[in-house]
Parts: sequence; structure tokens; C-alpha cells
Amino acid sequence: LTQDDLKKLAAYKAVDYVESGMVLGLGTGSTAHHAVNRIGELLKQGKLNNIIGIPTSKRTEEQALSLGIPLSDLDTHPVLDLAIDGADEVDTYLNLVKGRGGSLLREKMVEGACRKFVVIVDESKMVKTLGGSGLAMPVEVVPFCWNFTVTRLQNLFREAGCVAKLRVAADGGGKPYLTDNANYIVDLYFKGEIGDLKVASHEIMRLAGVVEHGMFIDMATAVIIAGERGITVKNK
Ligand code: DER
Repeated sequence: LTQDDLKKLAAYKAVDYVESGMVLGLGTGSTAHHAVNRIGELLKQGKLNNIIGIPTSKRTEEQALSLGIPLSDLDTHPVLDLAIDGADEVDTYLNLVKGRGGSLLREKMVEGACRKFVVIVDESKMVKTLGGSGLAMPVEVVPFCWNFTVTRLQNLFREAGCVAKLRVAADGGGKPYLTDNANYIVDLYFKGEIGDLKVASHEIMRLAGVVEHGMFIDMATAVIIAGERGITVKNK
């Protein structure tokens, strides 16, 4: 089974939680992409109806529109029944790192408004502690004096050997990556562990130039993990 096969397995399992009439948070990324496709397929087959989708990014909005999934927003639906989304890392307490796809702000807003938040991952995403893999922990920041914010973020986690880097657009032109909200992303790379997540979250959020970060603490209600030996569901 390829990694994408595993992502698809986890995504399809999560869509089993979807009932007709639900207002759904639609995630962003390659795993969530399978879940959104599956929802569209079941709607077309008439196996699901009266679904309203709340997308977590412009690209998920486009995907959902192309599938004919009726869409709305948080202004109209401030409480959602269920969100399905991927993650970059999942620790043993079901805390997450998200945002390597750049959609962390809208994801956190939507998934924070849901009664249930089901995370879908292939087994490669499971970690003992967040940030230890040396991969990015994203922070959305305002463009104004971004370098000032980069420096303050890096200083916050000096002991953890943190390096903070402004994310550049994939087109190689060296321009800063722009989120759907016209903000920038600073990626934090930890050598050691992040340590107490709540303390780290509080310290990051105190910086005036910070909009939101990619640690989703105590937010997931279940994680569906697809591995070589099959599917595991971990409930909070
Ligand atoms: O950017 C995000 O938060 C995505 O959900 C990401 O964390 C998971 O993306 P993937 O399913 O493509 O690995």
C-alpha cells in the first residue's frame, strides 16, 4: 500500500461518521482531499443528502464546488457537527501539528467550532512528542515588520535550538508565501522538543505580530490512523 492508499483508507473511514443533514468542516491537504472527494461521491450517489460544507481553505472550497457540495461559512453556521482534516504530526494525547499546507488559521477557526473533530492520518504522522521530528511548526504572522516577529519567535525557543524561517512561495521567486488571509507564515524548526505545549502556545500568542500557530491542543476528538496492519481509531 502506498502512503496515498493509506491516506485514502483513513479518509474513507472518517466519512463513515458523516450523517445526512450535517454541517461539516472540510479539511485541507492531500488526506482531507480524499475525504472531500468521498463526500461528493456519496452525495452524487444519493447515499448522503442535506450536507453543508464549511471549507478550511480556498483550495478546498474550489474542490468542494467542483463536486457540487453545498457550501456555507462560519458566519451562517457558528457551530458545526463534524470536521474531518489531516495533520502533520499527532502525539500520544492527540495533540496536533497542522499548517504545513498553510491553512492553519481557517482550519483552527473551523475545527474549533465543531462538536466533533476527526483527524485522518497515515501512520507516518504519529509521533511521541510534537516538534521533535525537526519538521516545521507553522505560525501565521502579519506581514508588517515580519522580520521583527521572526526574531522574537526564534528567541522564545532559543533553548530548544529553534530556528525560525519565513516561508517563501513555491514558485521559487523568493517572494513570501501568502496565506488565504494575506498573511505570512513563519516556520519554527525545533532541535529539541517544544516542551509544555500550553506554555509554548501562550508565549507565541502573546507576540503582537502573531495571528495563530499550528499546534492544535486538545482539539481532536478522534484520530483515524491507517497503517500497513490496517486502521486504528483513537478516541480522546
Ligand atoms: O496544512 C494542514 O494542516 C494539512 O491538514 C496538513 O497538516 C496535512 O496535510 P497532508 O494530509 O497533505 O499530509
